[in-house]
Amino acid sequence: MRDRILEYLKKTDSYISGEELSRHLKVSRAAVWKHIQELRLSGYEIVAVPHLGYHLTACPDKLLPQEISFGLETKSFGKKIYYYDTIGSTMDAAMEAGLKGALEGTVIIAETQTKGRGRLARHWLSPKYKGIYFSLILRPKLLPQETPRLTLLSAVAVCEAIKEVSRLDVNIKWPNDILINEKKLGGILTELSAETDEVRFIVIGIGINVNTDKTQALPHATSLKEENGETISRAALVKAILKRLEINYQIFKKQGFHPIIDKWRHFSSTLGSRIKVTCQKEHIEGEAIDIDMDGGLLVRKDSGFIEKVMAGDVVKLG
Ligand code: BT5
Repeated sequence: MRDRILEYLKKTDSYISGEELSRHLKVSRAAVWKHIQELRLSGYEIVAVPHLGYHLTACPDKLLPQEISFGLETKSFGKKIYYYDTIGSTMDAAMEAGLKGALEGTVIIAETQTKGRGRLARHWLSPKYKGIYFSLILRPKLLPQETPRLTLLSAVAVCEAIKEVSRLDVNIKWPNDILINEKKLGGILTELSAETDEVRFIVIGIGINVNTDKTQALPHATSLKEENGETISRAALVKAILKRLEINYQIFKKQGFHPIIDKWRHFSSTLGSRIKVTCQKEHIEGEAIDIDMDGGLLVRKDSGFIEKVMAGDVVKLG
């Protein structure tokens, strides 16, 4: 009911009376008043004027499910959202939800994480109300070794969404870094629950610095606000990401990985460069020439031998 009242308030440019709301929603005026009070408590600024009614003047800068759902152009992604003010990691909550049978497209989102993580259990800094930290559950028919494709697909979706919302020039550093001007804006973490030869479900974790202020802790990081000097609506960006994720996921399911690779190449800051990849304790140096159908990076070494790398950290040389 609260969401429906909010919807009416958002749709109305001026005032809407308590009587009109109670008539449309078939509840008493007292019930409308109670929901208005609750909305105010969660940060909505609603003016109430006798004889005129209610007018929404400001929405909270929070990633509340109703803020993401409003105007969300997807069929299934983000239709179920679990929201946390503070959480350990959205990945753990998503894993738990996945094991309990959560549907494909379910989102777990938080305003901050106390144990946000990157690959190899590295820490992911998640300042409150500044960034986007969410995990999405997918249930594709894939072999476990094919899941890196979804990391690449998600990176493409994030870049497309950032371009749509901010017009900033954004790139992907293989496999999971989102960069602007060679600085890290965000990252993607893919985890899975699988049998030996079958994926049960996949969790895509996405972290993006949106309105994050510069921090000494991460000299090589940046945020959208830092790059274009403006505060960006985090909810609008989450909606754009979910939309692009769903579009690319449908393309992938219907047409395979080729169209995604083509898009990925367009955003890549890695291909064509001389690089060093560190994978566990091994280093491979050479030219990054392409990615293959598994999402692996193909590196041409000085000997001319082409090596395929499935995971690692890339540094550009020269
Ligand atoms: C990543 O790992 O880049 C994947 C990050 C995924 C985070 C999301 S947030 C929602 C979901 N829930 C989680 O718990 N995680 C996911 P990796 O490539 O391993 O990079 C990790 C490294 O990035 C760290 O060692 C730091 O150097 C750096 N880093 C940490 N926090 C950062 C931040 N906020 N912005 C930029 N760089 C950061």
